[in-house]
Formats: sequence, structure tokens, C-alpha cells
Amino acid sequence: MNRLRAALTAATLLTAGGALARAQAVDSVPAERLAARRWFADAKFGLFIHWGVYSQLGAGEWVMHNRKIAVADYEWLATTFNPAKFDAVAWVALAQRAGVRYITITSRHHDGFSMFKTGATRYNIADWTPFRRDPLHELADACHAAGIKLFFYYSQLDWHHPDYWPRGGTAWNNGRPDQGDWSRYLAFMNAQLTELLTRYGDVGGIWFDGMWDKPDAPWQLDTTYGLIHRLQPGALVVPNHHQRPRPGEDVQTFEQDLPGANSAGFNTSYVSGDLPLETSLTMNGSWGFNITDKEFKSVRTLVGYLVRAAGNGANLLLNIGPRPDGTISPEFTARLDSLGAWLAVYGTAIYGTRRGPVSPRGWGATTRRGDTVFVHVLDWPDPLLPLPPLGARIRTAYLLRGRAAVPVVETAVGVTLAVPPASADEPDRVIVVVTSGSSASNRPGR
Ligand code: H79
Repeated sequence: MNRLRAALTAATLLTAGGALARAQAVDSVPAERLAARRWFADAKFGLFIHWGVYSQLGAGEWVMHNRKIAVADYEWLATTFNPAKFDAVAWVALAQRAGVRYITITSRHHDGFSMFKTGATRYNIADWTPFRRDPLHELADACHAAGIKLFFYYSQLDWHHPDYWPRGGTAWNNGRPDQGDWSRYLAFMNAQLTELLTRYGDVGGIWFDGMWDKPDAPWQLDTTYGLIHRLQPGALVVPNHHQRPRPGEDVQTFEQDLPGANSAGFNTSYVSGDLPLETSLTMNGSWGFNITDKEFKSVRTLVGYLVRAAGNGANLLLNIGPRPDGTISPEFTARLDSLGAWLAVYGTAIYGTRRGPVSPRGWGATTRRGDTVFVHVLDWPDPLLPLPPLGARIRTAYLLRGRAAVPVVETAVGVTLAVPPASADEPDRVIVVVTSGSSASNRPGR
């Protein structure tokens, strides 16, 4: 009897302990950040901007590495950066026309050059170039005026800073002394992050990149993430380290890939079950301005990415590489305008949705908001589309564009929808399916 009671007590304690641990894991993320994560998951579409000293060479943001440019020569190149036509208000107006809810811009890329005024190094746009202005400040002001959130991309990898030592996997002999002080480098980064999170108003979050250059270095992420969350409790940490999410991180982002697909080869196939997700994507094949890269994706392909990202529960962070004079080439602006026009009609099936009851398929994807399921038919040649059961009874179905009723056959084994013929002007035939809700999978999640 005693032994039984002891066993029962132990079992109760174990269960309670498990529940407590789970509660703490959730509770340790403050409400403000949980709300920011929900905002992020609702946003669905962001604009990525890669812009820096490298833009002048028109060969992408890795040009310093690819052409093995010495630090001293790149430092000279930086003295000539003068984007006289930069107009933050015009950039944000373009973002608004495109329908993005946030912008993520390079504050400092792997070349180590700071695109903002910083007291941590003179190697920054305000102190090193004839431009003298702080474009990130101007962009932050324009974003705040327009209600668009601003995230700062921040490279942990640095090809310029002497204290980025020992060097990482991408190092080459570029003229830096073979010595350095890692703890000074971490202090430098934390000082810059403090500036970014205290001088630019509300910041959406920090998008980290380059940790993969030294994956096993003592990054002291807890200190850096703790600093960010203390300075701005609503700011999200978005790490592009290609690994499973760690404590203190808020979004799992996938570079050039839908979540888990890993066609790029360097992403993880693990997909978080509770963090919001993001896919970053180039519009051509380059992040930074590349004057000869004309491999631009079509509007139809870009709509497909936005839809398939949403169907995977992910945002699309779509990149542009502005020119060194501050203008944005017409290939980018035309596509962003077209996506904005598409979203003006179909945005209700994207914004504020979560992944739908049918996981993405070759023909397309599903999204949902509450009891409404959006069936996105991207690529399907037949007049009937068979689906597995949606998890709830169907009340009505209609085309999003034009509102025409869609015939539905519901059986015990699934649902068949009549889809309109494909047409060149409609990359995504969206069928709005209103269900009676109340199924378990219908709960609002991530
Ligand atoms: O900012 C853009 C790129 O410059 C940056 N991330 C995007 C958003 C980027 N840098 N590298 N990559 C993307 C590709 C990563 C390649 C990697 Fe590797 C494969 C990292 C680790 C394995 C090749 C081998 C590069 C470093 C070692």
C-alpha cells in the first residue's frame, strides 16, 4: 500500500513537473514577444533589401570574397559610396504598393561595412563616405510613418574587423593581421546592436546571418539575445544559422527554400512546430545588386512562392538589390507592383492566414483563417480537383475573384471542387471554402 502510494505520488510529481516545465518554456517568452510573433505570422510578406559598398561593383554582396579583394582596397572602394539618389520615402512607397508588411535591410553585411552611423567603428556610411547621411535612420522614419515594420539584417561574420579571430570557413589572406580578440569582437557587435535598438524607434527585429562561418565559436548568443529582448521586448530574433531554433530565437527562417525543402543544400530539414516561419528569396539569382544577372523570376512564379510559403505557414521575404546610386532597377519595381496588384485582389487569402488543412501539393496549397479555407490552385489542368477531407463540413464555396459559386461534392473520403479553367491572367485560382469549423485542426495556432 505504502509502495503503491509512493509510486502514485512519484507519478503525480513527474506529471506535474512535466507540466511545470512546459508552462515555464512558454511563460519565459513575454506576452509582448508572443504578440510580435503572431503579428509576424500574420504579416506573410516582407521586402528584403541588400544594399552596401558592394553594390558599386554590380556583382553581388559576396564580391569582396569572390574576387579576393584586400581589406585596404575595399576600404578605398567604401570611400566612393555616395548614393545621391537614395530616397527612403520612395523606397517605402514602393514597399507599400507591393503590399509588404515589413522591410528587412542590411545594416552590416559580411564585408563588415556599417550602413548606419555608429560609434563602434569609423568604418560606416556616415563617417567614411561623402554621403555622410544615415540611410537606415531615414528608412526607419519613413517606415514608421507608413506603418511598415523595419528589421535589421546583421552579419555575425566579418571579413574586415581585425578581432574576428580566429577566422572562419570563408577566410582568405586579405591583409588583416593574424591576431585578434574575440571578446572585443562580441562587445563590438553588442554595442552596434544596442545602437540599432535604441536610435531607430521600434524595430521589428534583428535578422542574423553568417554564424555558419564559425558554427562552433563561443558566440555567447544568450547574452546577445538577452540584450535585444531587454532593449526592445517586442523585437524578434530571426537567426539564419541554418540550424534548429535555439532558446531566445523567435522565427525560423529558410534561405532560398520553402520550410524543410532544403533544395539549397545548406538549410535544415527540421521545421519548428511552434515558431513562425519565413522563406527568404532572391528575385533573380543575386542578393546584392548584380548588373548582369537577368534571371528574374516571373510574376507567376513569385505568386507561386508567396502562396506556397503561406501554405507552409511561412512568410515570404522577397529580396531586391538596389543600385549604388540609391535607385531600384525596373525589373524589381515592375514585379513588386504586379505582386501588389495581385494582393489587392487575393490578399485576403494570404494575410492573417495560417497553413490550411491540406498540406502543400503539386497543384497548389491551402491556407485558412478561422472557419474559412482558401484553396489555391496554381497548377492543375482538370475541371475537378479532388481533396482529402477538410476536417469540417462545407457550408459554401465560391471563387475569390468574381464570387461565382463553386460546385462541391463532399463524401466520407474527401471533397471534390469544380475549378474554373486556367487563364494567363490568373496565376492562382483561389476557391473560398466556408466550413462549419469546430474541428481540432481549426484552432488558431502559429
Ligand atoms: O545575405 C545573403 C547572402 O549573402 C548570405 N545570406 C543571404 C541572405 C549567404 N551567404 N552565404 N550564403 C548565403 C550561402 C551559404 C552557404 C553556406 Fe557555406 C554553405 C554556408 C555554409 C555552408 C559555403 C561554404 C559558404 C560557406 C561555407
